[in-house]
Amino acid sequence: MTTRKSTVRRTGALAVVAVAVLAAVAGCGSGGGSGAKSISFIAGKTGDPFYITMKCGAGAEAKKLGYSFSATGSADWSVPEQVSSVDSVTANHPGGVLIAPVDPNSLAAPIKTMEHNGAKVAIVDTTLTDGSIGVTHISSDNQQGGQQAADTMGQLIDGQGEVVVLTPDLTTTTTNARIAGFKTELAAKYPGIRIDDVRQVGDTAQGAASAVGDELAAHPGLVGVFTANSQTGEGVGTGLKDAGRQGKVKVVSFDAGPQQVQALQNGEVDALISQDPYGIGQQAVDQLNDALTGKPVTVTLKTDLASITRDNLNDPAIARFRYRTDCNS
Ligand code: T6T
Repeated sequence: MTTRKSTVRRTGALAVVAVAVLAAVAGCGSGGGSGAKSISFIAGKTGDPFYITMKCGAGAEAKKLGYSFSATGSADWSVPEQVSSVDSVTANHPGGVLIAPVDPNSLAAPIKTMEHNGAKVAIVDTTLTDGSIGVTHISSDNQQGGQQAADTMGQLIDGQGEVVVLTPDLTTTTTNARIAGFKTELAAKYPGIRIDDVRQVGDTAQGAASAVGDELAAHPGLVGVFTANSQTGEGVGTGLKDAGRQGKVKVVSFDAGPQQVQALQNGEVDALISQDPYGIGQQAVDQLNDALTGKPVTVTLKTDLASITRDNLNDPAIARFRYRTDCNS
């Protein structure tokens, strides 16, 4: 299931490590780290279990490698708030930074400034249009995940009927790639399935719940819903329950936050296509460490995805694909 595309490029030999400030600690704390031996993480959305889990992976790896670690970001998916987080982190002069840009273009200039100020940057999860920014780019293969979602949906509804897609917005690179994969796979393999709508609902469960009601009213024959991320997945069960259609309409959701896992257990959702955010965080820190110590860096890395159903939910191999809400759970 993993595709490991790797292009290796050598970052300039760096002497900075020699002057490393051995600021201790790491783990999942927040606050501003500074100095060559420090790594900062800027999340897309701080309360999102996906990014919390990524922070846990990055923090643990940073600690193992002797870096101080800090995490920041905003509570909302917001360009101005993330630009301000980037500017504050830049001012602290960390050695390395992991960032999930909330917009493919608006974050380019502030991240470039961060690089010009000396930080090595790992672009994680979402991407920038300008692929030259960042020494490494680590994410799930989101297009492939969308294809997995389409195949799962195809099986759940026996290759027949009308479906809708719910997405937070049409600017986030990850969710767009998932939708592209979903569409391509359905078109190639499932001629009996029609997508009635791809709807932007905002990055909230409430937005998804009310959108499901509207979609059911507009398309009474609806048999399937694909939600492109956690928050959209968290609301869909409520929308179906309110309309009395739970269990009749099949649901495939991207991600596996605790509320989504609960929805799967309750029968509100039928399958989750999950990522490995802990692994993304770990690998990003490994690559930043390589960049900071003058070793070859892998420019593009794709991490594993898993299809989770009620049948395999408790398999030990699935554990790393279930997201956390804190680093001790
Ligand atoms: O799906 C993840 C992440 O990959 C995406 O870029 C934004 O939404 C999530 O954080 C889940 O809420």
